[in-house]
Amino acid sequence: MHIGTTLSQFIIEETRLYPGSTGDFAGLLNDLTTACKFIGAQVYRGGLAGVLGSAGTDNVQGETQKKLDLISNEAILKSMDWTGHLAGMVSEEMDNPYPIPHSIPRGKYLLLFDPLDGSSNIDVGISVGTIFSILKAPIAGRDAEPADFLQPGVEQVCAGYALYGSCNMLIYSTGYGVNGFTLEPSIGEYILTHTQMRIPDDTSEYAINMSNQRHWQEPVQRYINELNAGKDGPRKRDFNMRWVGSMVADVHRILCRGGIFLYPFDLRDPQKPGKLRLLYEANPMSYLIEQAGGAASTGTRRILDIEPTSLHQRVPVILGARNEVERVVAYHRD
Ligand code: P6P
Repeated sequence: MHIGTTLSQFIIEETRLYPGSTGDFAGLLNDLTTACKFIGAQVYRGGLAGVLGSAGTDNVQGETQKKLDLISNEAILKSMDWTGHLAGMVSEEMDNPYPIPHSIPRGKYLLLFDPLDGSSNIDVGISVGTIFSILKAPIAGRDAEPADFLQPGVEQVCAGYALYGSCNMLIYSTGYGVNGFTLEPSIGEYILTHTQMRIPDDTSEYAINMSNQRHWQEPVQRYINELNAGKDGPRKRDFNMRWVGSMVADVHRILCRGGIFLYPFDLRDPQKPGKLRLLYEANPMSYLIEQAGGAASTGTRRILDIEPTSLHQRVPVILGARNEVERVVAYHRD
């Protein structure tokens, strides 16, 4: 009985598509998946491991850090900083880039990540995940400077996430489509279960936090009001709404069965054009969505084209079914 295609095998076979590859990237991605296995094990132990609740500190976002935020952050740093594949790392949980220890050779890649996205859901047992983005270091072999991370999303060489939901899944793309792997706990291997995931151009399911409605700009107000009007309104059909409050879970649902996800610009704080962070949330998820045939926009710009200006900048996010995203963009143009 064959165990199926393991993630390790898939990564190595995919690496052969890149002439001249050295195996560095394959090693990097395999080491990252080890961290995701460890994080998943902590999440699934939950209250039994004494890791729920607040850590009593705030991150650079001003958000209360959960114990598992810090455990997950540390797990990735320690799984990756010794590998020699990286020139530096950026995390949602750290103000500044993490320097590779002096004794370790600097590599040619940059890793950016949200170690545990949706962590406010942990204490109530709702799915959470790890989001990651991999860039090439502008100059391999030297310490990365903050500016080195400020590359538009189109420059990503890989993006993905681990979902700690009904099972531990790893979804990623290097530009040849989106593939999903499910952890087989009995052997500790991620096994290929979702090949070449695709998002239908149309959908009847949307994800947005309706409690923010009064803060949205008019184009989003119009779009959502039309969805809520259902078959009696201009769309002449009914829609369904899902909002997990965990981007990884909402995006995974869209990759599996379609949909549109919106965390739009809102008027509460003009300094914060959105809630989601560009470098390690919006960019990796937009990369995956586009690789699966969908679209990802701020409402006025393709997310992957944005030239970043700061490590933790936020952007409005509208992503998923291409025809629905294009409709929202058209409303912004009107
Ligand atoms: P709200 C989680 O905190 C997160 O960053 C995303 O994972 C999620 O989509 C969003 O924020 C939820 O935001 O305002 O609905 O709690």
